[in-house]
Amino acid sequence: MGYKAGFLGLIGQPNAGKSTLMNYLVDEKVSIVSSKPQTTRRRILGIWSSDAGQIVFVDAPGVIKADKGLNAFLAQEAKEVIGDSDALIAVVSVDEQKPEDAERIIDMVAASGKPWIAVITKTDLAEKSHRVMILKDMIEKKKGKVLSFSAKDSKKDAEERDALLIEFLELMPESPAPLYDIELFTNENVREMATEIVREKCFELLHQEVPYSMAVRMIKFDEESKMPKLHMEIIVSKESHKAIVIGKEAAVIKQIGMEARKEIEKLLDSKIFLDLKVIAKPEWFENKRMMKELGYAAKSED
Ligand SMILES: Nc1nc2c(ncn2[C@@H]2O[C@H](COP(=O)(O)OP(=O)(O)OP(=O)(O)O)[C@@H](O)[C@H]2O)c(=O)[nH]1
Ligand SMILES: [Mg+2]
Repeated sequence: MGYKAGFLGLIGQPNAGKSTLMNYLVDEKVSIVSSKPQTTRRRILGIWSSDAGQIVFVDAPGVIKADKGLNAFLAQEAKEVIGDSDALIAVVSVDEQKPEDAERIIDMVAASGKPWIAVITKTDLAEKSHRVMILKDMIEKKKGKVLSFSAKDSKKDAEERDALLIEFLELMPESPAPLYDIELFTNENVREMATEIVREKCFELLHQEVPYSMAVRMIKFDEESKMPKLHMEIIVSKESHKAIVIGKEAAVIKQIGMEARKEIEKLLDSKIFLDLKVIAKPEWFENKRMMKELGYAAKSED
């Protein structure tokens, strides 16, 4: 068998476990994860390389229907990942609200005409174990191969991971060379990863509409000093959200800052100084320039 390399898109409902699965496969925290749906907002690449080939996983936002604002971008981005990938993984969770939601994903992936495999996720949720058979039937009806994965039960050993990777590599086209430097595990840069870490903490610590209408951007990244200084803005869409993000006696913003700082320090392997400011930009997601600056612009709009 010759060398293989290509893009493998992860397609699923919001919260299905796509980012968790990708991080497991590349054995690095590349994509942020939270218990809330719609955590991933744009495609994130996770790269795995071996002597046999290279898989460039494309973690996509969950598939949703929307025609305006930030959600329209999320919907478009998931659609574009389907179009731009060489092959697809349908990620379906046993925890889906309705099995029909999973069926929609399977139909969509099968209809792409690309090679695909389905992965049933969250198989550790015992109360939902009856769903495994239902999902299996749906997938087999569409002539898809079924694998399963549990982030909780996984022994995190190389053997288990390799078994999945071998299946996925089969889906990749032959290629004369890798697509990315084989030393890389993502094409995200440190600035992007650090702002995503702050957004992840906001997603876990903020509630209702606030996490869905906020964004994070790096204002200044001073790498030169012995202790890198990162200045970021948390942009909310309403004046009233500012007080929520800051919290009583600044407790919430302090917690976001502390959790993010710890993780960014791991990423940079250095102590850092993290400065977070909360600013309100009413309805920022209606502003094309602002959306682009935050990385939420469709490729077709470049
Ligand atoms: N019990 C259990 N929880 C899981 C598993 N995989 C993921 N989760 C949890 O499910 C939630 C969503 O996981 P994500 O990886 O962020 O899901 P996603 O599909 O990327 O979600 P979006 O980016 O919002 O579309 C998180 O709280 C994860 O910890 C699993 O195998 N078992
Ligand atoms: Mg995600």
